[in-house]
Parts: sequence; C-alpha cells; structure tokens
Amino acid sequence: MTKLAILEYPDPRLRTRAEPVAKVDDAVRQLVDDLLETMYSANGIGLAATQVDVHRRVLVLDVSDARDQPRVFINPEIVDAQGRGPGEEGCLSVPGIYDKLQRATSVRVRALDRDGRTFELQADGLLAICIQHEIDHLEGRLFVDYLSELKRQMIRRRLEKERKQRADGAERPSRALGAAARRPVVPAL
Ligand code: GNR
Ligand code: NI
Repeated sequence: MTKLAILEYPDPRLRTRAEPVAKVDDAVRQLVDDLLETMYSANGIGLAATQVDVHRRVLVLDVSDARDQPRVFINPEIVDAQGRGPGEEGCLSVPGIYDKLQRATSVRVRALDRDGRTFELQADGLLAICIQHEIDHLEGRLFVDYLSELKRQMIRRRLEKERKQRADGAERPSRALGAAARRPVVPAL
C-alpha cells in the first residue's frame, strides 16, 4: 500500500469530473488500498480518488469510532434521497476549515464493491453526509461551493497564505500555532 498526496483547494485538479470504472480489476483494488491507507493516515472519515489526482469513480469511507469498518464504493449512485438538514463538514482538501451546510439526511446508494459486485446501502447520519460529500468530489465539487462567495474567498486566501508560509519555511506565525498567533482580521471600511 502507498500513502498518496492529497490535493488542496484551490488546486484546479479538484474540479475534474471522474470517469466510471469499466472493470474492477487488481489495479482498481490497488487504488482502493492506497485510498484507505491515505485516509487512515490523514485521520479522515472518507476519501475520493479525485483528492489524490486519480479521476476514476472510486471512494472509501470509515465513519466507525474504532476505525475498523472500511467501506468501498465504485461507480456510486444516489438512487434515493430524503430529508434535509444541517451538518458540520470538513475536508482533507480544505484543511482546517469547517462549516455547517444543508444536505439530504438519508440516502440510498448503489455501487460496486471491491469484488465488482453491485450492492445497495441505506445511509443516514454522518454516513449519509459523507457519501454525498465524497460523490461531490467525483463531480469536481467541494463543500465550500455551498458557502457564500465571500466565505469561499476568505478560505481561499487563508489556504493560499498558509501554503506560501510552508513554502517559505514557516518563519512567520501560522494558524496551526493557535488563535493567539493569528493576526486579527480587521474589515476595511
Ligand atoms: O474527514 C472528513 N470528515 C468529514 C466531516 C464531516 C463531513 C464530511 C467529512 S469528509 C472528510 C474527509 C474528506 O475530505 N473526504 O473527502
Ligand atoms: Ni473532502
């Protein structure tokens, strides 16, 4: 297994629409294993192939507390969605940013498993949110797309600044050092 690099917003490759998997072969299973290793290593509860710059319709999830229930979805489709409610979301491709957004509260998903067999799953709670979040990645969509343009711009600037600081060797204080290290944001009047 290989831990892969995760693309970060606003990388334009995150906007790629993934192609369906024609056949679940050993190469696809290798990708699944690499996605799982990358997800667990980053402490994520889900990961879509798009986030590691592989543009195939493959995603993995594990919403269990013990992190011992990996789930694999190949060519996933939401066949039914019910309800609508708020949930706090984060994304490994938008590190350190969390916001509340509205999604279906319950979904029925149809997909192929790692043996290429079709299965259906009725999901609610965090699993339902996560499935929708990951399928969005396969469409080139990010959770920040549901926020206001103003919020998205603030997030983009913050992440670009952090990326630059990392590139410069982090000699200036970073948000990772905590709120006290952060410059107060004063709106221009
Ligand atoms: O690790 C993750 N946590 C999370 C929390 C709330 C809603 C969605 C997610 S998915 C995210 C991992 C990720 O970025 N998957 O694409
Ligand atoms: Ni994500």
